[in-house]
Amino acid sequence: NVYKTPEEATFNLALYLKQRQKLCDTALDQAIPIIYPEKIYEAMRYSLLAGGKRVRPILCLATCEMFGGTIEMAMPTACAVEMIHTMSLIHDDLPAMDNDDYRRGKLTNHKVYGDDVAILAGDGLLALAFEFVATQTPQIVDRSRVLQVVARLGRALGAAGLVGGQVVDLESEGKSDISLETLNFIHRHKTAALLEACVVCGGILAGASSEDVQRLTRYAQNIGLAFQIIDDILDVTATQEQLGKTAGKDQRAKKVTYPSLWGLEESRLKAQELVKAACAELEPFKERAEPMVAIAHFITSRNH
Ligand code: GRG
Repeated sequence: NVYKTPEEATFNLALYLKQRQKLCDTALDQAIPIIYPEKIYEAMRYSLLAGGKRVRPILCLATCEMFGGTIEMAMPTACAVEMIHTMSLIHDDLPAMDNDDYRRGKLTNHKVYGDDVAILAGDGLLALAFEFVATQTPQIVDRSRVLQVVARLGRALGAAGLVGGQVVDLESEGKSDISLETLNFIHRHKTAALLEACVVCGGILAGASSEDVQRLTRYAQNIGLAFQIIDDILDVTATQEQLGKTAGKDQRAKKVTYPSLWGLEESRLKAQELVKAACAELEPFKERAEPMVAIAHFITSRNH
């Protein structure tokens, strides 16, 4: 029975995540040596190695293993999804977009290197992501699978994915009458699309069937929305804490979020329902799905 609550699980998720984070950090570190012109490689490394949770690469590795593949087969793709994620954060933080000063507990890329180099660091990471998948995936993986991975990644981050979600998000800024449909569109594209690519690509590399790929897609769409709902909840609770400290100096722009539509309690329930639906998709994979089930639960139980 894979439907264990986090308390019942014998699987040690904290240890699993720590080990995989380390593997991913090492691979990412080796992916970008500093050569001439040093500045651009330093800027790329600054954000890539700034210590994210590595949820996306870990999901990619876990899915590949669930279908009998190895970590080595999926590591170049796992690195690529983290490079793509990081570049989207660098560009999202720019003054022309969200204009943020801090990310992953450090100054944002453009605050350290300037807008010009930050744009190029994002571009460099994006290009390297594709080069890395194409050149570093071990030869034992059928080339037609590598080609499918490249296509999936391209789709997930282009106008049909991240870029499309970001455009609708920018259009929605400052509006208080955003519908649930629009909010779902934004997060299906900004957050769920890349998570979907992570698990689908992990599956494809290990030879998952198209029926399995559809299950993975539904798993990722559900955890993607749950992830965003929890993000919104954490934003509210962190802001409330902050408000307590700074006696009401709330500088955050007003925007429509899940808690603003549903309230905190209802949002928590919806996130739990989505995680349950995600895990139900993994039922046919029995105990092999244990890490993926635990990761789905982690998404709703995390506190940062
Ligand atoms: C992809 C070509 C291209 C352009 C980018 C800027 C942009 C277009 C899209 C925005 C994407 C964006 C900022 C989505 C938000 C995703 C999200 C939920 C980020 C937080 O992820 P975590 O919590 O962060 O996994 P860490 O730091 O742990 O990795």
